[in-house]
Amino acid sequence: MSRGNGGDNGDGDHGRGTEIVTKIRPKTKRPSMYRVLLLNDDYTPMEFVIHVLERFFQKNRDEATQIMLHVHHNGVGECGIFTYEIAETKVTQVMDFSRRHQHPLQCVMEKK
Ligand code: TYC
Repeated sequence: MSRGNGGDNGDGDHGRGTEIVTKIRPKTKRPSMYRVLLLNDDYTPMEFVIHVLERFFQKNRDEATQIMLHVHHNGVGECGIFTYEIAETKVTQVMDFSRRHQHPLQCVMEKK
């Protein structure tokens, strides 16, 4: 028995050629994003914080200065938003770099 053009192939439209074609797209999940934050303290030099923002967060001098001053005045400020692994790497890099220079600067991440 033929199941060619015009035949009833069991798709529900009895060979009328009016079937609805539904595109199936594979489910892709967007990754959760994480904020990387700098915390204020009384001892880390402003210039060091600016350098950290330039070095690890690709900020220019003006952006870095603004963020540093925001943290200085508000206690906390955002350096960037990343996927989990990138955020974790940034936090580790900043903490290691700060400790190597004997500054108490704190860097943390939080889920958005
Ligand atoms: N409060 C520091 C000072 O007065 C500067 C500072 C800014 C420290 C931002 C940490 O994340 C920080 N030297």
